[in-house]
Amino acid sequence: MRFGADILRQADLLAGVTEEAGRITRTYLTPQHREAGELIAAWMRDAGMGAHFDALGNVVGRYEALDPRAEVVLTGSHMDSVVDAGRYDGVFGILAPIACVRDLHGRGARLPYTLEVVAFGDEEGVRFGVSMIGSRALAGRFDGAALDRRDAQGVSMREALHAFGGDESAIPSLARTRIAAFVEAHIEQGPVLLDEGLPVGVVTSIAGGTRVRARVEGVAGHAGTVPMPGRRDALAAAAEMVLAVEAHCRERADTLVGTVGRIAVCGGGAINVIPGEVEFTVDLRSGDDATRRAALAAVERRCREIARRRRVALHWDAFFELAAAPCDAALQAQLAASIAAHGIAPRFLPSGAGHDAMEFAAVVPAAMLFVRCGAGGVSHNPRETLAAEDAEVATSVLLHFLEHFEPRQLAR
Ligand code: HGY
Ligand code: MN
Ligand code: MN
Repeated sequence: MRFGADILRQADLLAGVTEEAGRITRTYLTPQHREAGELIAAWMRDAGMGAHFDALGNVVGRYEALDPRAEVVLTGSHMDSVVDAGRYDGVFGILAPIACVRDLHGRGARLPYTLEVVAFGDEEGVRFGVSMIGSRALAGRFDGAALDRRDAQGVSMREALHAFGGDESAIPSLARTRIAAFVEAHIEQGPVLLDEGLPVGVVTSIAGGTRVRARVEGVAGHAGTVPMPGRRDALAAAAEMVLAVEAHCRERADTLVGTVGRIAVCGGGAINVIPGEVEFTVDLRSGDDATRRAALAAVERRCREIARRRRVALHWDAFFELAAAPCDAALQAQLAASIAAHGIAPRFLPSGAGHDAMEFAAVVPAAMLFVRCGAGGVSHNPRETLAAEDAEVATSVLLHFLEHFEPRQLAR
């Protein structure tokens, strides 16, 4: 095995870099971000690349072409995680290309283009709510307002970036809008490849998403003295809204998914107090943007109807949106050819999960290679698994793609 066992061993080492003992949580601009980035940079250098942290805390490795004027191809994925995460989400798409470069370098082989491998500092958006921070900046689409967002401790992204050693003024210079392509390897985070007995697949498109912060304001009261009919219970109202989000998406399950990932009684609540104020989040996704936007409006209407009937106030803030992203057809075909060269039938499939590639798809040809994950395809869950044999095949396919990639074959 040339790649798979080493990749899993490195993923295990990164899994040990966490903010929470006993589970994997690694968020943006934290000491764990720095520690993981240093590990990754060391592996990049050991593989024969130059490597550095950029102004936003992304780790960038470069494997130079012989011709300094050669085109640049970007690959990579994210080094941050969700809370209580699995160990391969994002990480596989960093370690696999590093393994490819190590193999090339070991053979003294160079590519006809310069390859940049990027470990993005934030794709999940756990700490500051907005996601895709690194890939947005490299795609030339960074929104400066993100720097004003604050984490649960009230620290702004601007303050955290400064403390991390980042450089706000250099963010515009990170844009890579003249690259030939962006290609990302990632675990599927679903059951399709597993169910069909395939180790790899080619992504056709990446679902778009909207993130909402909702706040319900009712009237706090004594749990023992307020008669049931007169209550304006914020948590009971929010609970009905959560079920309304689920119902709306279940009724359209073929084109839509909706999740309330967080709900909390403001101030913590107490067993003998009728909740007066509740906050919850909504994550709404679809492969089709018009469908998603229509659903967003419909779900908001259903929640406002519930608020009216229960005489509570609803504040609804759709604060973040990612457009659905098609993957470049020529890149898909080249990935499929590399899969077929391994004697595997190419399987094309959409991604319900968001990825850094979707930021690049708006400005350059972008594509993704999926690798099968086990345990029913579970992800955003510590039970996430990846077999060394599948990591091996996927990395070999990626290397074949990189060695046969012809930038000029892309329509631009
Ligand atoms: O939420 C997502 O789809 C990705 O994991 N950020
Ligand atoms: Mn994820
Ligand atoms: Mn991911």
